[in-house]
Parts: sequence; structure tokens; C-alpha cells
Amino acid sequence: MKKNPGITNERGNRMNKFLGITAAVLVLACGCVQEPSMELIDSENIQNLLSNNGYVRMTPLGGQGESGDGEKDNSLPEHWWRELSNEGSIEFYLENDPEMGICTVTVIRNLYADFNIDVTHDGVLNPAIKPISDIRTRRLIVQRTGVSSDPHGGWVLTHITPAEFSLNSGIAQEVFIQSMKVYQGDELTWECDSPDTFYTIEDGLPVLEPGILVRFEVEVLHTNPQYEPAYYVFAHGPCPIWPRHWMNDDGLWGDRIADDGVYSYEWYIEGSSEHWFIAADIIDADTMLDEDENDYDSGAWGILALRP
Ligand SMILES: [Ca+2]
Ligand SMILES: [Ca+2]
Ligand SMILES: [Ca+2]
Ligand SMILES: [Ca+2]
Repeated sequence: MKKNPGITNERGNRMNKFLGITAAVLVLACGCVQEPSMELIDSENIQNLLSNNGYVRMTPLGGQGESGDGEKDNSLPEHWWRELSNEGSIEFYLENDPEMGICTVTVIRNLYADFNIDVTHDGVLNPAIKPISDIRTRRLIVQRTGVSSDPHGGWVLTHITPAEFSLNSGIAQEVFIQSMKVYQGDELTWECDSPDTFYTIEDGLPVLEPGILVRFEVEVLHTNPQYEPAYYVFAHGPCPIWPRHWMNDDGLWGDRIADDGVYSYEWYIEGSSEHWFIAADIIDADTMLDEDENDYDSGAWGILALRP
């Protein structure tokens, strides 16, 4: 009922479109850049700028969290967590010729991980593993603001999109994030309704101030719901105790309206957290209800946050 159900095709077309463009421009693989002993060309400077940049990197959705404590929802596993096993090389796609002094770059990374899931509520940690093969996509804008003798040939990073996690396993993805909103009280302080939206790294990212009460609201889509509930939604970020928390649409724990399709999690920003980003994560109930089937199905958006 949210937006258009043809989103999968639309995304596929978008990917084909930019791959088509970039094939004609330039494809760079990480790890092959020369030391700056000689003057680098723009594409090399851009790759060097982005290779170790904190805005390009983002931790995958690992870490522990609330996972069916028997009070909120018995159908959730006793434990579940993701464990990264291998990150593929970073691929940079320059979407236009950097000659003009401004360039949009798509950064793609393949992630291989284990989905550890323990559905037997026996007080014993006895998980099985489902394989995860994901692709993480983020777009960035870089600009040449200085001269060629400046660091990275004068290129600086100015904008980023959220990172989008999609399945790359051959399994049809049925669950998608549709929007993310951050509130302080009744004030909407940050929002995103497309992973193609660019935000300035200067002041366009969500600002998470330690000790401040924030509410994260997320809308989602399941294209083929089979169970009730059909999916589970989680927040990741600088949260108390765990970096991952269950989001609810029950009208409770900060959720303003029950059953309106808006999932919420409200918390005081944990200043000691190492997780200085905010992510929304949906997992198909089909994935969560058994340990045996190779059916990992999840989608997520994540955005880095600013700390005042
Ligand atoms: Ca168990
Ligand atoms: Ca709600
Ligand atoms: Ca299943
Ligand atoms: Ca599925």
C-alpha cells in the first residue's frame, strides 16, 4: 500500500542506468593507486580521497540487540546477530567526467556475513547460520575546491546519500525500507524518503547529541507478506545497552499511533557509543521463524550522523 509496489524493478532499472553510464566513464577498483610521487589525474585523486574516508566506510549491521525477550514478542528468536566474514573490494564508479570540477561517485561494496539465529527458547545459545550476501551502495559528490598541489589534488567530499543494503544472494528481496525520520520532541530534525537523496556532510546529516531524547520513525514495504507479523523492523545507532533495538508500531514505547505503518524507537542518545550512525533494518518473518532455510531476506538504509 506504500508507494509503488514496482519498486524492485524501478531500483533494478536505476542500477542498470548508472552502470550503463559509468561503463562509458570510468570504473575503479580499490587498492591499485600509486603513491603521489607524480601528479595524479582527477580520478586517482578522487579514489585516494574516498578510499579511507569515514563517510565512505560504515560498519555493517553487526552487533547484538533486543531479540525476543519473551515479553514483547515470543515469535522472535531467542538470539540473532549478523557477523561479517568478508568485505569485497570497494568499487568506485565515476558517474561523470571529473573535468568539470564536480563529480558524482557511486561506491559499491559486497558484504559476506553470517546470520546467526537461535529460535529455541531454552536459555542456551545454540544458533544456526544462514548465509548473507549483500551489496551496499552509497553515492557521493566530490568537488575540486583547491589547486592540484593541495591534498588529493584539491578534491573534497561535499555530499553523501544514505547507504543502501540490498540482497546480492540471488534470493528475491521482498522487504524494503521506505523512509526514515528523526524527531526531537515534536520537531522533525532529519528525514529521508529515497536512498538517492544527497545530504551535505557539513550540516545535512542527522545531528545526534549525547543525552538528548530522539525518536526514529521508519516506514517499510513487504512485497509478498506471508506471516503475521510479516516482518520485523530494527533501529541501529548510538542506543543504550545494545546498538540494535526493536522498532514497534504498537502505539507504545514512543510510537505515536498504533498500526499506522510507522515503526518507532525512542531513546536517549548514548554518548559512549561507537555507533555514530543511524540505520533502519527490516527482516522478513520468513527469515526469522526458522534456523534451517536458506532464505535471508533483509533491506536497510543507514546514514552517518553528526555529533555537536
Ligand atoms: Ca537457544
Ligand atoms: Ca506507529
Ligand atoms: Ca523461512
Ligand atoms: Ca522473503
